[in-house]
Amino acid sequence: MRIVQITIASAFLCAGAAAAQGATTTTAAASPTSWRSIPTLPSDVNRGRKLLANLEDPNAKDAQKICPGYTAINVRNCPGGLSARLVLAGANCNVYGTDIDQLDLRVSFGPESRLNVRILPAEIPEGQESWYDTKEDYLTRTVKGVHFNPTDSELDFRLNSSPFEFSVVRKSTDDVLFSTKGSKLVFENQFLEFRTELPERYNLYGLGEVMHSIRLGNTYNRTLYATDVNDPLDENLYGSHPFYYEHRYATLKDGSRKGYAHGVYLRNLHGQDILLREKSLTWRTIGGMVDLTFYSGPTPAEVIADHVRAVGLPAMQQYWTLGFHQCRWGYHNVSDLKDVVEAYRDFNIPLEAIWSDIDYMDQYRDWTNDPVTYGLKTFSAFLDKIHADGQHFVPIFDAAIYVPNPNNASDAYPYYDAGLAADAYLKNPDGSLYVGAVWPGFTVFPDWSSPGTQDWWTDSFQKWYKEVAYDGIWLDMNEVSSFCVGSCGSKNITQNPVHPPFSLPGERGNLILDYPEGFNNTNATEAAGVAAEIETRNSANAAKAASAGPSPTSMPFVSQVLPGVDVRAINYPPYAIDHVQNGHDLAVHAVSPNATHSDGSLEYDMHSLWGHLEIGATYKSLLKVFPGKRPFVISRSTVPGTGAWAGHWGGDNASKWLYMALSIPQALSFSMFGIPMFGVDTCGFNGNTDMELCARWMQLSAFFPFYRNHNVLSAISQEAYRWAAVADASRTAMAIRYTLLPYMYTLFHHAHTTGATVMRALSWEYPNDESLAEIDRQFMLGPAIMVAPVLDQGANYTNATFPGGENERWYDWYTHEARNASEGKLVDLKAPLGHIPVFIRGGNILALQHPAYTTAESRKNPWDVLVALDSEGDAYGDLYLDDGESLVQEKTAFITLEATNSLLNVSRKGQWTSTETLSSVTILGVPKKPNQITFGKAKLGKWSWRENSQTLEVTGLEGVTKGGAWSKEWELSWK
Ligand code: MIG
Repeated sequence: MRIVQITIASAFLCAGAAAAQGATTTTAAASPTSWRSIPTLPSDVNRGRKLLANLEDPNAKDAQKICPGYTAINVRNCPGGLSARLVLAGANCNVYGTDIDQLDLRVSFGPESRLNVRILPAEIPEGQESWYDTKEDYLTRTVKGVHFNPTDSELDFRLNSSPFEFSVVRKSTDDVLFSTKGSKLVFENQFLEFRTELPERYNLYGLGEVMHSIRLGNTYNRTLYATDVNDPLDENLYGSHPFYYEHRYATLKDGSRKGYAHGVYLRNLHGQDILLREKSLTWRTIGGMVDLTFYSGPTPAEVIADHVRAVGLPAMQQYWTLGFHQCRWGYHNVSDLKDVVEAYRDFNIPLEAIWSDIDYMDQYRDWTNDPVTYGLKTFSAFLDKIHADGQHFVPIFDAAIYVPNPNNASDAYPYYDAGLAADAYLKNPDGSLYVGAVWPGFTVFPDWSSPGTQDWWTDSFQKWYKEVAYDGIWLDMNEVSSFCVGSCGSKNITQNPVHPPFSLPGERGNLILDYPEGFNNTNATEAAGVAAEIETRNSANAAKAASAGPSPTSMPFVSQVLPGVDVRAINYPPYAIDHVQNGHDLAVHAVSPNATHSDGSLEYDMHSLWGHLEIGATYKSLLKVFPGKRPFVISRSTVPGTGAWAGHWGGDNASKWLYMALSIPQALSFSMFGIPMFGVDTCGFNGNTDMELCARWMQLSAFFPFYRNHNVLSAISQEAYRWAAVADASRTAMAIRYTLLPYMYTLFHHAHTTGATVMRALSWEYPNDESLAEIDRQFMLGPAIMVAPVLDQGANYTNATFPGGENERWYDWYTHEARNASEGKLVDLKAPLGHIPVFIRGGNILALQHPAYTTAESRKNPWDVLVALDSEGDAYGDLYLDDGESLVQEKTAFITLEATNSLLNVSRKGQWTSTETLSSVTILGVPKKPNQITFGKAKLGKWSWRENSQTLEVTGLEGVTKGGAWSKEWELSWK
């Protein structure tokens, strides 16, 4: 591997503490030698057809104008719901496929808050598999055949027979939540369309995965189709979550405002466009059926929890996974990893886990390690050392499996052979292997429906663990991505290995010379240097390119002819969704829709589920590798229900202020989707970061559930110790995070057991306050903590709203000073670099633990209790305790903390015990100096009351809590 020193970057790179310690600031570029020695795929392998997306086509046929709609006949009440037959109400329109003449409508109620409406082809008997439905094993059903009396439901289903239209009504307010009135149902074999009316200026949230502010606009399109792409704004990304909730505000008789929210989930993961218009929402998919679930709420928190319970409660995470994670693409060898781990320790910045990107693999093949740069002897010694130090290792794992070159005996790849023997790969329609191309060259892709796949997958992870002792798995490329259109490798595998059909970051033509907004102001000299450098390189490249001609590809590449499709137009469906990839072709940068599974199903119908099924298989494998332990999986592609197995990171963002700001609505949307273990590439992935952005971002992400710094190949280094200011900012924020870990872990427990969220929008906590409908530049962590980060370059202050009305109290985390609610106004807050404003909401009690370098050490530290009284002098909090790792816990404890009338009462349930003592109790909002403090019957002497901040601090409690802060119930009073 060749290390390239980019001297122009070194001036600011070396600034601060890193330079003082002589930290290496070399930027490692991709090793041209290893790449140049293999042929590069021609760039046109990933070029599909240029399609006109239906939404861009001014002459597109409008199904609403052409199609006849349906008439409902045989409407019948049945236990728990109703059914009807829908008959096409006129001549076939066959607008984007073939009309289905007769449909079944099946409506089922239950529980109180949920209503499910399904419409599917009548020819298909209940329970029979078809491409219209998705198997329960693949995607949870929201209604499980329990008969619930419709009269007990909060929701009403109203049907008009001719023309067939339906609406869903909230009974208590008679509010129409969803209504197809005035529009037609279009149901064809490759096209589905229905529309609901919406109130003017509706507040609608969800429908991901997309980069957007939290509240969606009222004239806006969303496309859902899992894809491998760099986080462009307003385009389809890695996951598909066809769920939204709508938030309405009504005036009550007494003049007060009340919020009502309801949710709508379409259980259909086919490629889809969703058209948000001034007073309506139109849903269009290229397959499947109508399977709508309505959730009555009426608060956003209740809607979300109901949806999360319906699709699958999120996994309980191991305690350590809440620590800080460092990653990058471009740790070229074990000593790079070692240097980073040691530097974090030298700079006293907590590091819980070090991650490896594809650099560790042998020629990018799964379940391998590079024999030279990641040789097993040094690699294992390194892993032993970090494990002994209480730290962890998480490697990336790619979705595609390398196909060895049959002409080269030394190219053997036994993991591939085992998968082939297990019949574990996707096929072409003609039964041959589907061979695409990803990092290692030509590859195949696991077929999750094949009976042998799981055992092969599990065996492979078990074998690999014996060599590389990983602690969790990071699943990438599982949209599922392929760098060529169709089975491009079928006739070319004798060329393997091959280089991807584009240059990697750092390779010629793809140098990382981009910086955050404002960099030219804050680092004028360096920025000028970069600009000059870009110019020089551009002209050098131009000269090179001119002399070298087009990029060399000596390989005799046989291009792919798409084999026959079935009666549906599989590769080019008649309706072209507004897919982000070039030409909107579904086969671009992905396994093609005609790839076929062992059960006969097609990728066309399953595409967005691929990642989820891979996650399930990996989760099951990890249960075998670590019997009894909660698997730790972070995945790029997700669907409803993925949270039960995995967390998610926000994918390839950019080192830009805009992306840092958007990370908040990104995280909030994954709260809505039931995947609370979410975080983004802190300091930014694509492009170079800078000191100021990285300092702000390290502080912001410290309050996200999943906290990881990750960087693209060949960008300047961005570990927290590279700049003194970033190191300081990180230490400050991490100390708060680690202090709050017991609280975050308790929030995860609630998420795991009830569907409650961890990161929250303000509007979820204050559902009646309309002024919060768009707020996504500040957020809550659970019910008690509010974070108001600086999101603007060059700013030394920020502003925030303090909701809650006249009785609400907000306490500054740092000074403990109280402030009242701001009544819908934004208040300026000082926030110089290194300071992130954090507030505690009155009425909450936090059980805190002294922070340490690792989470394991933190768990052994003494406790503090922070009581933030509300205006009545009351507060509540809870704490969940267990061993931090077992899937099934033998013993747990649930501690309840309640304060009222100057008395703090701590009660417990459960058997879990631990011996860490209580160090202090701090009470915020104590207006008068107490005369006496007692703990149980004992009078305490060590306490102080501060008049200006009205805080009472009681210390020296170790003696009275010798057996452990939570092993007995206790009371503390201040009178
Ligand atoms: O196409 O493994 O999102 O986090 O560093 C790039 C290299 C492949 C994409 C992931 C990113 C990772 C990168 N991967």
